[in-house]
Amino acid sequence: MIAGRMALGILVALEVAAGCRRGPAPAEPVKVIVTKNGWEPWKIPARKGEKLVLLVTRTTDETCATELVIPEAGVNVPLPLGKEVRIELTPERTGPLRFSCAMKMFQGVIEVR
Ligand SMILES: [Cu+2]
Repeated sequence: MIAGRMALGILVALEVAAGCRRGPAPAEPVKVIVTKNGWEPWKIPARKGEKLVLLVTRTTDETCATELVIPEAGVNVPLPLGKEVRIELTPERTGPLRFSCAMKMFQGVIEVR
Protein backbone atom coordinates (compact mmCIF):
# COMPACT_ATOMS: atom_id res chain seq x y z
CA MET A 1 0.00 0.00 0.00
CA ILE A 2 2.77 2.44 0.81
CA ALA A 3 4.50 1.77 -2.50
CA GLY A 4 1.26 2.35 -4.39
CA ARG A 5 0.66 5.53 -2.56
CA MET A 6 4.09 6.89 -3.41
CA ALA A 7 3.77 5.85 -7.02
CA LEU A 8 0.71 8.01 -7.36
CA GLY A 9 2.60 10.88 -5.85
CA ILE A 10 -0.16 12.19 -3.71
CA LEU A 11 1.03 14.22 -0.82
CA VAL A 12 -1.19 14.20 2.18
CA ALA A 13 -0.89 16.33 5.21
CA LEU A 14 -3.29 16.23 8.09
CA GLU A 15 -3.59 19.17 10.37
CA VAL A 16 -0.61 20.90 8.84
CA ALA A 17 -0.11 24.29 10.36
CA ALA A 18 -0.52 27.00 7.77
CA GLY A 19 1.44 30.14 8.29
CA CYS A 20 5.03 29.72 7.23
CA ARG A 21 4.35 28.10 3.88
CA ARG A 22 5.44 29.65 0.61
CA GLY A 23 3.86 29.42 -2.79
CA PRO A 24 0.53 30.48 -4.24
CA ALA A 25 -2.33 31.18 -1.91
CA PRO A 26 -4.32 28.00 -1.32
CA ALA A 27 -7.79 27.67 -2.72
CA GLU A 28 -10.76 28.15 -0.43
CA PRO A 29 -11.39 25.20 1.87
CA VAL A 30 -14.28 23.00 0.78
CA LYS A 31 -16.91 22.37 3.43
CA VAL A 32 -18.33 18.87 3.31
CA ILE A 33 -21.30 17.83 5.42
CA VAL A 34 -22.07 14.21 6.17
CA THR A 35 -25.83 13.71 6.32
CA LYS A 36 -28.05 10.63 6.19
CA ASN A 37 -27.80 10.95 2.40
CA GLY A 38 -24.03 10.76 2.44
CA TRP A 39 -21.43 13.36 1.48
CA GLU A 40 -22.68 16.79 0.55
CA PRO A 41 -21.17 17.64 -1.87
CA TRP A 42 -20.11 14.21 -3.09
CA LYS A 43 -18.25 15.66 -6.08
CA ILE A 44 -15.41 18.03 -5.33
CA PRO A 45 -13.28 19.82 -7.89
CA ALA A 46 -9.52 20.14 -7.36
CA ARG A 47 -6.44 21.01 -9.32
CA LYS A 48 -3.32 18.96 -9.78
CA GLY A 49 -0.47 20.27 -7.67
CA GLU A 50 -2.68 22.57 -5.62
CA LYS A 51 -3.48 21.89 -2.02
CA LEU A 52 -7.06 20.92 -1.37
CA VAL A 53 -8.48 21.52 2.09
CA LEU A 54 -11.62 19.69 3.14
CA LEU A 55 -13.50 20.73 6.26
CA VAL A 56 -15.69 17.74 7.00
CA THR A 57 -18.48 17.72 9.56
CA ARG A 58 -20.58 14.67 10.29
CA THR A 59 -24.08 15.72 11.30
CA THR A 60 -25.81 12.38 11.70
CA ASP A 61 -25.37 9.18 13.67
CA GLU A 62 -27.77 7.30 11.37
CA THR A 63 -25.22 6.04 8.86
CA CYS A 64 -21.92 4.20 8.86
CA ALA A 65 -20.06 7.17 7.40
CA THR A 66 -18.09 7.75 10.56
CA GLU A 67 -14.80 8.12 8.78
CA LEU A 68 -13.54 9.43 5.47
CA VAL A 69 -11.27 7.13 3.49
CA ILE A 70 -9.27 8.06 0.39
CA PRO A 71 -7.43 4.82 -0.37
CA GLU A 72 -5.15 6.23 -3.05
CA ALA A 73 -4.01 9.04 -0.80
CA GLY A 74 -3.61 6.97 2.34
CA VAL A 75 -6.28 8.99 4.11
CA ASN A 76 -8.41 7.33 6.79
CA VAL A 77 -9.78 9.94 9.11
CA PRO A 78 -12.37 9.47 11.88
CA LEU A 79 -15.27 11.90 11.83
CA PRO A 80 -16.53 12.61 15.33
CA LEU A 81 -20.17 13.66 15.38
CA GLY A 82 -20.59 17.41 15.11
CA LYS A 83 -16.91 18.23 14.96
CA GLU A 84 -15.26 19.82 11.92
CA VAL A 85 -12.28 17.78 10.74
CA ARG A 86 -9.65 19.31 8.50
CA ILE A 87 -8.15 17.12 5.77
CA GLU A 88 -5.46 18.42 3.44
CA LEU A 89 -4.10 16.78 0.34
CA THR A 90 -2.32 17.79 -2.83
CA PRO A 91 -3.31 15.67 -5.85
CA GLU A 92 -0.30 15.06 -8.08
CA ARG A 93 -2.20 13.64 -11.03
CA THR A 94 -5.41 14.42 -12.85
CA GLY A 95 -8.48 12.23 -12.85
CA PRO A 96 -10.95 10.99 -10.28
CA LEU A 97 -9.75 10.46 -6.74
CA ARG A 98 -12.39 8.42 -4.97
CA PHE A 99 -13.34 8.67 -1.34
CA SER A 100 -15.86 6.82 0.78
CA CYS A 101 -16.77 5.57 4.18
CA ALA A 102 -14.79 2.59 5.46
CA MET A 103 -17.21 0.12 3.86
CA LYS A 104 -17.45 1.99 0.55
CA MET A 105 -21.20 2.37 0.90
CA PHE A 106 -21.16 6.14 0.74
CA GLN A 107 -18.97 7.26 -2.11
CA GLY A 108 -17.69 10.52 -3.46
CA VAL A 109 -15.07 11.73 -5.86
CA ILE A 110 -12.50 14.47 -6.05
CA GLU A 111 -12.28 15.48 -9.70
CA VAL A 112 -8.69 16.55 -10.26
CA ARG A 113 -8.02 18.68 -13.33
CU1 LIG B 1 -20.14 2.63 5.28
